[in-house]
Amino acid sequence: VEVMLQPTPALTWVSTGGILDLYIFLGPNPQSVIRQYLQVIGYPTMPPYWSLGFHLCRWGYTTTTTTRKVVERMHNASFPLDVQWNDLDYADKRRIFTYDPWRFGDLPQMVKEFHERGMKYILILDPGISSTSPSGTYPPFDHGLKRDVFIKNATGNILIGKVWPGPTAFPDFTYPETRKWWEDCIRDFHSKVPVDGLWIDMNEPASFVQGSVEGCPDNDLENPPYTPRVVGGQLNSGTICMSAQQNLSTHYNLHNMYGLAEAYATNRAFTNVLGKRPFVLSRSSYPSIGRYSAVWTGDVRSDWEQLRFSIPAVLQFSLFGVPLVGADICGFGGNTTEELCVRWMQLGAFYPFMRNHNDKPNAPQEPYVFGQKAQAAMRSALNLRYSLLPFLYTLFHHAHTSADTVARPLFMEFPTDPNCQTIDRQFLWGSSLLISPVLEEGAVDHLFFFSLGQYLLLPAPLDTINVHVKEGHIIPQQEPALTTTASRRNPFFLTVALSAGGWAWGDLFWDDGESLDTYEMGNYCYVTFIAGESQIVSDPLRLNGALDGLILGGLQVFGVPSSPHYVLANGDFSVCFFTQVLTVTSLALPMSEVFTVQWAL
Ligand code: MIG
Repeated sequence: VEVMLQPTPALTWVSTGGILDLYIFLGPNPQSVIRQYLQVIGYPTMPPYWSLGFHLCRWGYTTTTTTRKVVERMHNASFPLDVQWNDLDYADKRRIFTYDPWRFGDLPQMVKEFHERGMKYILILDPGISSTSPSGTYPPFDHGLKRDVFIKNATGNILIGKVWPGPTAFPDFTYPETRKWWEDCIRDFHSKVPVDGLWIDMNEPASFVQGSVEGCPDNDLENPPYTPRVVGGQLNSGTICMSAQQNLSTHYNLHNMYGLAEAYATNRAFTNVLGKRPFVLSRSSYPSIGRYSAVWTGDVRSDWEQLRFSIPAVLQFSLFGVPLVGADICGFGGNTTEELCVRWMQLGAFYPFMRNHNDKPNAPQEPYVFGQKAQAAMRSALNLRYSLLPFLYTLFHHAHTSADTVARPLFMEFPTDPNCQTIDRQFLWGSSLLISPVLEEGAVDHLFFFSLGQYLLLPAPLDTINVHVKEGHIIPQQEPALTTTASRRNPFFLTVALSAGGWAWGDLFWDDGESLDTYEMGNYCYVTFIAGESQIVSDPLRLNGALDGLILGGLQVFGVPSSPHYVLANGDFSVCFFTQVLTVTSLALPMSEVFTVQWAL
């Protein structure tokens, strides 16, 4: 479908034909439109906790030695890092479900070492299955042939395209047997290389030849009466033939859903293999993919314009029910600069999915390659993110259970404020955290929009990303660490922004971070925090043991009018400071019990 925005204002929809289901969601407000939409397509999945940590990737980590060194350097420079990735480099002749015996011969050992550090490991899987390995040497193809899992061309033979390994067949994920075969491939590979996540790329599906190595027949599906302005000018450009046959229908009818079908198959298979929450990252997307997968915004260039565009891109996926989304931080194509990369790491610290990823020929862009000042700025952005992960995880819980958005455009929170309708340089996390990144080269201040209808100019030197807490909200945080495995054991703290009347509210969802269906099975903790009348009280509404042994270490209260005479935590005098903000430190209040912190004015 091609959609044109008319100045009138009106939208013109042009379809090539096919099956068209039209729904209209009446709202009345933006948040209820999204909820109604997600009631049709399904609510997003709950991600594993570790997947909210920092991910580091590039095309061109050519050996396990190189990959290990990256992790080592990140660690030595004290940058939080939860997940190390490998791109196509790992695979033997670029064939999925194999690893290069020379350059990646000890891949299983490397993954084990990462796990011992409390880290995770992810690698890439393209859907194309090499069709030219000698018979008996590449089981994914041999077994796939036997089980009849591949897409056929119009004459009923297996359609062969060309991708990274050379000639390839394409699995038909709409066929139940294909999904079983895919699960067997994943189970077998996982028994050798215990990956924690799967990155499904090229799943538009992309091919380097038009249609197939033999071209496509000339028929109505390949050359319909109307062809939208697609890249390459024909529907089969850069992909497989439209008249190819899949179990459910023609590829013409299923093309846009290829990535969704693969994401579904991968999620189900990986869930069965792991017995835990799977992590899948997909390039292609379609309505409802948020139930199965995270999405990244593809190959963005390392420039300031693409940095800016990444905000509306991320916010759109939020509205589509794909909350776990991000752009390649510091840019994928072309060389980054130090300043751009700092600003991108700062913004990326507020992408729900945070991954720095780079193309093969480019200058390196891992945080440790830059000067000390840049590194310090990136480290502080990472630590800020890690400190906010309990809050971010709680927002994902609300997305999963109530169709709330995580990264949120301002117009959703302030639907009656016309100023907010066009803001695409700032966004919110939930309803309480406003992110105001610097998006221009050389800028050291940033226009900040104030919800009373004013713009303010705030200083933002290179080491700063401005973040504001909305009055009336309490943000649950935790001391950061180099991995979420470690940070999840650290003391919590609260940032409290009292309303003009002295009230605030916040909540925390907490579970083991990886088990399946914890909410659905009641296997979680849920705690609310209420501030009012010079005290903050916690209310553990549900407990399952996941918070046992964890403590509240301190809190900060904004909006206390003057220095209190003293502070009592569960009745005991506590250490506190007052410099416009009330800071209480050195607490050790069990998170799994009711606590009260009071201040006497
Ligand atoms: O044709 O696997 O968008 O993230 O690094 C390029 C190599 C294939 C495209 C992905 C990019 C990835 C690259 N892939």
